[in-house]
Amino acid sequence: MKFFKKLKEKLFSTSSKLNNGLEEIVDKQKDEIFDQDNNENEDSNNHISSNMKEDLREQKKEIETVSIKDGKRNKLIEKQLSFFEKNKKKSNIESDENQIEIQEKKPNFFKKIIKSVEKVTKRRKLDNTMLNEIEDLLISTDLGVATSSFIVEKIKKENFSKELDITQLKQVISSEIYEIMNAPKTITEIKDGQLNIWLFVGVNGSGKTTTIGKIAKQEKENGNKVILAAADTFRAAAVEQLSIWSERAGIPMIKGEEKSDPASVVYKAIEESKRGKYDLLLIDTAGRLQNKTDLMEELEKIIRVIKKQDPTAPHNCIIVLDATSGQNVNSQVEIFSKTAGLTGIIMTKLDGTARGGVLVSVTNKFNLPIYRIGLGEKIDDLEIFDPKLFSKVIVGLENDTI
Ligand SMILES: Nc1nc2c(ncn2[C@@H]2O[C@H](COP(=O)(O)OP(=O)(O)OP(=O)(O)O)[C@@H](O)[C@H]2O)c(=O)[nH]1
Ligand SMILES: [Mg+2]
Repeated sequence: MKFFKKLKEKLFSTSSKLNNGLEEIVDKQKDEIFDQDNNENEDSNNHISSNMKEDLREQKKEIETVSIKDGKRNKLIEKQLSFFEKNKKKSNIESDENQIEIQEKKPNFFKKIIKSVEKVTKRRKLDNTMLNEIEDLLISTDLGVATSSFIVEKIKKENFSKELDITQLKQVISSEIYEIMNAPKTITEIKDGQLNIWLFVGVNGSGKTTTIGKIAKQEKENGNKVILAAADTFRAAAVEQLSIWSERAGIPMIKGEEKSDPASVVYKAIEESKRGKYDLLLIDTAGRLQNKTDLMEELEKIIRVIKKQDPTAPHNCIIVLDATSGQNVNSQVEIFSKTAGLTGIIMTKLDGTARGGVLVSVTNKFNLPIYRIGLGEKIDDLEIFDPKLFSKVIVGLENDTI
């Protein structure tokens, strides 16, 4: 699937960190059964006939091209192990001539096969040490202490003492992440025959203006009549920035005087949007730190003005969060929730950061839907959030597993 590939590429930093970390964790303990076979095969290696070598070549090819689909892989492993077993028995009746031939040509052939099979046959018993290692790894990718220990506790409950290989371990973690990410409801949908008002809030530089430009384009393509309000009157450059997006997306924009009251711009924008029978008004606000009370009061005023014109609005109040802020996003959501009554989250800058886990921690904590994710600076770098795909990509699973 195209989107899976894109998500995988963009979330590379986070998923490769988790993927490599989990592989290292499983790597710490080799599969005992496999080791035993491995040793036996080192002995039997000296007694292999040419026919058997051919068989092994076939096996090797199969291993190299094998899909990592679970069922297929397990079958392959079983096949490989029974093959080694067969070799051992067969080798006892091999002639001396063959032994000499093989000894001469033994180019670490088994070792190569063993290496490729080893990766998928290594297992580790899920004990407390391993659980601690998993927890540390989750914390390092910004899932946060509370969410990481929540996930680890659940894994412990359901899988303690089980021998897990790397894919099983990833699946176990992935399904816990999926449960968290799938829980919240979606944001309020666009209703026909009325003006839908969406307010965008967040701290400075989180990506509000850019994201509004991207959404405007998407919603226009969805057939909605969209209009923008530049309620960030704080900086002249902010209005200019939104007007570039409005031109890019071919969507009108309402603005006010520089340094004018943002609430007055919002008032004007709602009036004009109603008059023009627009479907969707997207309001850009100035970035404000959640601990600056005067700026938060300004936001309260904007909301009061909106409610005066439509008591059911804003229909969505979306906080735009920057994934690179890490765990700080939690306090942003907490305080903006109190002031603005958030209905959803957009997480930007997930591309290139190894902190993608922050999405999981913020969802687990606030149970707010992730409306979109920002995966770059361009107009099309905004994707619908798919909890299923995300929970696979983030741990480095392929699309066809689970
Ligand atoms: N890599 C990446 N950069 C992004 C993304 N979204 C926004 N940006 C960049 O982040 C920077 C800030 O984006 P803005 O849209 O200006 O952020 P803002 O929240 O409107 O900022 P203020 O209005 O100053 O509060 C810009 O350089 C954007 O190009 C994203 O998903 N990925
Ligand atoms: Mg802005």
